[in-house]
Amino acid sequence: STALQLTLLPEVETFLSQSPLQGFVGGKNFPNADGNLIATIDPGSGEKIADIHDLNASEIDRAVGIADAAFPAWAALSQQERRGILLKLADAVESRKSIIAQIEALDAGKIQGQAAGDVQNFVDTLRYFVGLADNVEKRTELDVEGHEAWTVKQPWGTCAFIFPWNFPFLLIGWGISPALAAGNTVVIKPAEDTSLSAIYLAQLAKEVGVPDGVINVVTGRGATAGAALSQNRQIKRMSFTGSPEVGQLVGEACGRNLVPVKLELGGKGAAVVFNDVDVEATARALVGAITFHTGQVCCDATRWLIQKDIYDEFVGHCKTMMQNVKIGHPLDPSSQMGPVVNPKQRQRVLGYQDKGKNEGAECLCGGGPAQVEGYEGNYVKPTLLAGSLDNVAAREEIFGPVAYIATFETEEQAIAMANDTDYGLANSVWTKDKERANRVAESMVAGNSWINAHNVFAHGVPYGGVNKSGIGGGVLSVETLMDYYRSTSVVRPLG
Ligand code: TXE
Repeated sequence: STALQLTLLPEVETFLSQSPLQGFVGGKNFPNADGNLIATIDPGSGEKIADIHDLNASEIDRAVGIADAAFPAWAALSQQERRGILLKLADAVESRKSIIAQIEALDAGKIQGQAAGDVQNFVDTLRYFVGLADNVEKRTELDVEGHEAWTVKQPWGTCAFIFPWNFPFLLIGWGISPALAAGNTVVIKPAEDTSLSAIYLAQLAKEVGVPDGVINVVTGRGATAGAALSQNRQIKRMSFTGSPEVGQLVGEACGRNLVPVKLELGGKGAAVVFNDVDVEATARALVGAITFHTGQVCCDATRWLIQKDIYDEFVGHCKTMMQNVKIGHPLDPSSQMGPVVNPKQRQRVLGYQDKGKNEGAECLCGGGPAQVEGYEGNYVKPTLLAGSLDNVAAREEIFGPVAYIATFETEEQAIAMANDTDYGLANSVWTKDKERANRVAESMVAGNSWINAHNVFAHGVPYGGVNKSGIGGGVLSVETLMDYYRSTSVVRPLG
């Protein structure tokens, strides 16, 4: 629409005019041979913004080969040389923040201001891991009687990454920063719906002097390009973020090839709200969390467990706040909540509302699609469902702005309810009682617990799920950096 075109930055127009956009491998555009394209759509308007190349399996394998050929030279650089190159990339991304944010807003349906936050987070994450890698002891002496012994740390080689569509650029930063800082080369397969910011990054990396073949982007569909990457025998590590169903397939493929795999999957987090809180402020925080990026956040609080005596007051505030959320196009500065990523996801969100109601849940607020004047986007209303926790809408990940609310009476009950899930990613506890907060937070069977907050991330705080939420967390911390080194132990008997 004209309204949309008027707001695009010239640099974004120039970037999109490369359409059909290609992958970027070995410092060059990486086209497919058979000419298959995937349309990339603005979720806010339903309009096509570009096409991308859909690579086939043999092209993916060729890309991995190119990344692998670039590995020895990259690994051989001194820590200082690598640091200089990666910090230059961080600076370049930061200086293009508004451009990348607009590409991301248009491609992923993300509110532009939030997309800018994601880009800054990428920059901070890259700088953080570069600094951390400086301090990793590459050679550790071991104290063994009668022997000289030590361990050396080395990068692995080519590391593969498959990313989802909810935080395309931010998750690339979380994923590849430790791998690159440790001296590995990377092959990135972004989601087919949201590949543009990854392509932009690879082009920018070339521009600022990251050696060819260090950061590679392959585009294509999950079942073909993604599957080929996960089955490739040359990759040394695989990191997947996405649905548990696909995570299993990726894990199986890596298992067959004995490739270490890290899986970041979904969640069904709880917020446990005790009766001593500021009810209105807590409602505001949780409505803010469930509507943030239209609820397409794996660590979201989607089950709201409220102590019985404040339930009515809490629900009253939620209804008002949910109804007041300004839904609109991601590039419209007045929008508070954008669309979901694609029509399939919208159908999933609406489908769960229906299934939940069929199983007896009551819809307290919202429900159904939302209309935004002038735009045929994938909009849905913030929704509050209530009922028992054995309901499908309370058990399965919806990935939309849909909260499921239930009551509890005692602390023990609240903990049991929060932990009664196959997932284990992140929960929060809300109370003024510090002892109780700490107790409940530590009782959660999940990777992360927050107190009087939800969705708080900091570099140095390990993030990642257990059980159905994933394998091998430790994201954003030294734990994940160490995954990207292999070690060799050397022993020499004395005398
Ligand atoms: O994810 P997929 P989908 C959840 C969320 C959402 C649901 C479906 O509940 O509603 O998953 O989303 C690639 N081999 N999450 O279907 O398919 C694909 O190309 C290798 C939670 O879009 O898992 C993309 O790059 N790769 C999650 C990536 O996997 C394959 C974020 C994720 O897509 C593949 C996203 C295959 N066979 C969805 N099939 C989170 N935890 O944040 C697909 N892919």
